Amino acid sequence: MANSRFEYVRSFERENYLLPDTWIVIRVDGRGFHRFSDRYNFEKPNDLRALTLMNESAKVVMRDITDVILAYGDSDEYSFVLRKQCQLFERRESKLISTFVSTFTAAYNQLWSVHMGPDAPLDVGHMPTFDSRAVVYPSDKILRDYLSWRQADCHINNLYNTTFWALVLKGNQTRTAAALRLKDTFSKDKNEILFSEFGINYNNEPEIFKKGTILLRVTKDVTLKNPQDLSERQLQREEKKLKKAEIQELHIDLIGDDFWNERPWILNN
Ligand code: DGT
Ligand code: MG
Ligand code: MG
Repeated sequence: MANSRFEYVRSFERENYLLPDTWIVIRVDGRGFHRFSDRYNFEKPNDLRALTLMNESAKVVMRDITDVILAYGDSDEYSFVLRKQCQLFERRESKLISTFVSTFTAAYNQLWSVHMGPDAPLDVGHMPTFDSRAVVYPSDKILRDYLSWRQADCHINNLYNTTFWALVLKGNQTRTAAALRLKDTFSKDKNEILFSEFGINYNNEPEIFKKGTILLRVTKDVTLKNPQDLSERQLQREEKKLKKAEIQELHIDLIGDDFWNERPWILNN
């Protein structure tokens, strides 16, 4: 086909190819979920239905994109870790982040009524939307530190929110008074308020709230060979197995060494 005289505009397009041989992490995060969660009456501080909806949406992404080896989520965010050798879309950043965020958003909208119930229909003025970014991490240690950072953040926010909403909902304090009370407090102070004033032992709070959610693909019989060493048909078969593999959901610590020592295949993918 002959080129049109408009063809030259293509030269304005730019691609960012993410660095080879590095871990790619794509994080999606709910846009304006502070207001969104209010609009749809999410339970405070944690709405199990909303967290389940996030987890199920992330599983849709993971089933669709087999390069994801682990995902971690809490609150309104999810991080997807792609294997180091991932060649999806030639590692083009904009293709990757737009595909992840649109797949996730589509799943979240589609599964909304399944998890939030038929009594909370979405209205077009307040649709759940997400932003997304990609970051590459050059070493296993930095990838682990990234995931530890997100899980530590989950814990810090959850302890704060649990105490804040106990003061407001059970202690009948105003939001301003509760925020003032918690200003400059340490973890042990919040634990103490929860225990002595509300009889809540923070350690007994649900693990999904304290630790967030880790998703892993259970792939027992997948070939461990390099994709380059497989024929086209073998590759298709492996891809099929990965798509069908069960996805395991965990609410455990990933900051310590145990998680990684028990699952060496994650970093050796
Ligand atoms: P952004 O991300 O800059 O567009 O703004 P936000 O408002 O999404 O802020 P972000 O992502 O830092 O914080 C997430 C908000 O979502 C936070 O205000 C609490 C809310 N949220 C997330 N999960 C729940 C939940 O289960 N229950 C309630 N009540 N709120 C939640
Ligand atoms: Mg957000
Ligand atoms: Mg967030």
